[in-house]
Amino acid sequence: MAAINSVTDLSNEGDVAVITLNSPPVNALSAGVRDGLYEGFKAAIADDSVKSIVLICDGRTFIAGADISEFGGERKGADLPAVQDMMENSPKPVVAAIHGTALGGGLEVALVAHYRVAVPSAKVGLPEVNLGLLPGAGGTQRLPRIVGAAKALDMMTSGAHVPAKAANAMGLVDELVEEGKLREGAIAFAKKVVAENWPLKKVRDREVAGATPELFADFRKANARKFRGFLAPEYNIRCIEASTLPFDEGMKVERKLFMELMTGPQSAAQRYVFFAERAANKIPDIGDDVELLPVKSVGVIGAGTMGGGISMNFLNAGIPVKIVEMKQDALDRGLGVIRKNYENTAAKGRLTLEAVEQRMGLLTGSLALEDLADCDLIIEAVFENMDIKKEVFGKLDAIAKPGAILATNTSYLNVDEIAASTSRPESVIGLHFFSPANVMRLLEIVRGDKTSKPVVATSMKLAKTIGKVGVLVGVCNGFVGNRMLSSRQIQAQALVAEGAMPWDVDRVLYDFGFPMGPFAMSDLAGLDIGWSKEKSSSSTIREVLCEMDRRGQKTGAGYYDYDEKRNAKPSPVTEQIIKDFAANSGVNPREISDEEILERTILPMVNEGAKILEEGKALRASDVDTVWVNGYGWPVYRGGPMHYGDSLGLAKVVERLKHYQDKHGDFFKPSALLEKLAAEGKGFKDLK
Ligand code: 3H9
Repeated sequence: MAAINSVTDLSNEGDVAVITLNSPPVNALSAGVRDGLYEGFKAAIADDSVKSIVLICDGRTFIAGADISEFGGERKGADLPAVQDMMENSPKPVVAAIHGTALGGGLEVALVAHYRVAVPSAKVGLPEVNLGLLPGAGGTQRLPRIVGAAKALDMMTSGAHVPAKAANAMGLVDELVEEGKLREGAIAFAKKVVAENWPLKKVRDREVAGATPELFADFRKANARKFRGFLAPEYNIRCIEASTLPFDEGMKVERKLFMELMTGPQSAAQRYVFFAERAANKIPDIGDDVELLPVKSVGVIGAGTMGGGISMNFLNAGIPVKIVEMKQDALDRGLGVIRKNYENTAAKGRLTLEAVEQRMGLLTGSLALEDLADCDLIIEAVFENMDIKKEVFGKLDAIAKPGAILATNTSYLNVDEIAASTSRPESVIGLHFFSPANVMRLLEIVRGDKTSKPVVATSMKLAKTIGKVGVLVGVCNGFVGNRMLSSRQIQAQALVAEGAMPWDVDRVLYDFGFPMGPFAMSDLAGLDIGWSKEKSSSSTIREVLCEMDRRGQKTGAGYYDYDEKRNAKPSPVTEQIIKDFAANSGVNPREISDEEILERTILPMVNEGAKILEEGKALRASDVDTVWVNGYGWPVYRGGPMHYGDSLGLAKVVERLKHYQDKHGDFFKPSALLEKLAAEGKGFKDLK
């Protein structure tokens, strides 16, 4: 085997040249890989003893795409189009051999091979849309030529990873080869192509099927809500429309739109989020040497909405769960809801009935905490009250086996205080799930003062196992997410007290990109969370609404009025209550601009995030953003509050906060960190 460069080898197996890439972790198309491909193909094509060429990768995957970390940097190495031209125009058949994932630029390289073979576990896709991009190496023009316009629309706007079998059925993969025997299978395939004199198929020469104006119009209409605010899905669609043009014309459209996205703020934000989620996994004082604890069984205390949702995560991952409730009917109800959720998913065709039974088979219920004695991890999801939590942990301390992880799902309370009610605070941690807990991707992992490193490391790993994005946070009121949310809520209420209507605030935040504003959110969650008739004092708008039995969507009215289909309408009743409150407190309602609503709700979050960093309650600014993107519907194309602050410029953020501080007091006082960074002309991105 001859080394072409440090990441590429070339060897001859009889008359088949095998080019092998080995550029961990994911064989991304870095300058070195592009150079290796260019030189490797050049040498193989020039070698008279070679009749066909196989491209294969070592390590966990085929090429997983362009090297995203190179984007925006200095251009180095061979041009990808030059590599692709050489492959596509090779006079000898080129076979791409795929395992792991062939994604983005990786699939685009495979698409200039004359044939593609894959092992059954492989997946292929064009996920650029999730980075705010479109496939920029001919994928937009080649994919529709193989799978047709309709499937290309689905694949490119969802970024789905298509399993090899389905890819084979679509014609994206020519042949499946035995798992674990990719190299031999690909070489045998290449020999067959030569022996049987198969043509050198070029995807660019094909016609696109099904690209009718109706298809595109219907697709845009059906997905308008899903794509709201995002540029990339629409740009991907336009490229597929252009695939009906002659190939080179279509490529020009792809190039132009790709460059527009690549240099725009949305893709910058989405690429930032990609790396932010991965950075969150890295805990500076916890290396690979920290032992992981086994988590083979989980106990959950509380069979309510939260406990049930939490349980489903583990059942989905094949980990047995025991739920404990206080009363039989509550337990039965909880178990019933889990079954119903699975059955609903099955009815939609997203789960087999067999899988439903398999998961339910891993679930048991009990009325006795003692039954959790053998669990490796116990998560408490009971009522949010410190005394109750302490009591539960005191009991667990006596019951749980030594070394078991004891987790609280509290969303605000002091994890250290909860831990202190046990004799083993090192085993206690916060695992803050977000509702619906089986759906939301975020898991705040709250590290107490005494939480041991193995408990932290195991929790981070566990998050990945159950498909969550785990973010390590410190103990403070509301941790990262709810603490920042509360600064937004305070201002939302203040704006309404000064003259804005709830629907004005909601509209501004919806237009910013949130799925809904704070008042619509309250109506959805129920205004009566934490409210009781006996203690109600008519002193807030929310209390008055609850007293009138306007408790949100479930009662047909809250801040908004709802019709039978739960469509929201601004409510004259709410408006009157707000006006009465203003009159009673001597406030003269004023017109409040959209700009003020946005600044007063968002900038305090940036400021609170800075305080969180100052206090060391989050490890990095990008962790704060990961919390907000994955747990609170912050629009991913705006990167998260800290990235947003950076994109405005922190000097501007400080200036606006001071402006509001002058008018409304020290709630808006910029944090010391914010002031410092702004004065130095830096951003959160510059923090080490
Ligand atoms: C593109 O191709 C544009 C072209 O159309 C146009 C060209 C002109 N680059 O996710 P993991 C790193 S756009 C650089 O934890 P997994 C990642 O940061 C690209 N680095 O592993 C991490 O590093 P670290 C289209 C990358 O097994 C490590 O690899 N392609 C890239 O859970 C492991 O990653 C995509 O969008 C990259 N392309 O999942 C695919 N990919 O260890 C993006 C990964 O330092 N990648 N890294 O934290 C993925 O979806 C997943 O990484 C993959 C593996 C499924 C491949």
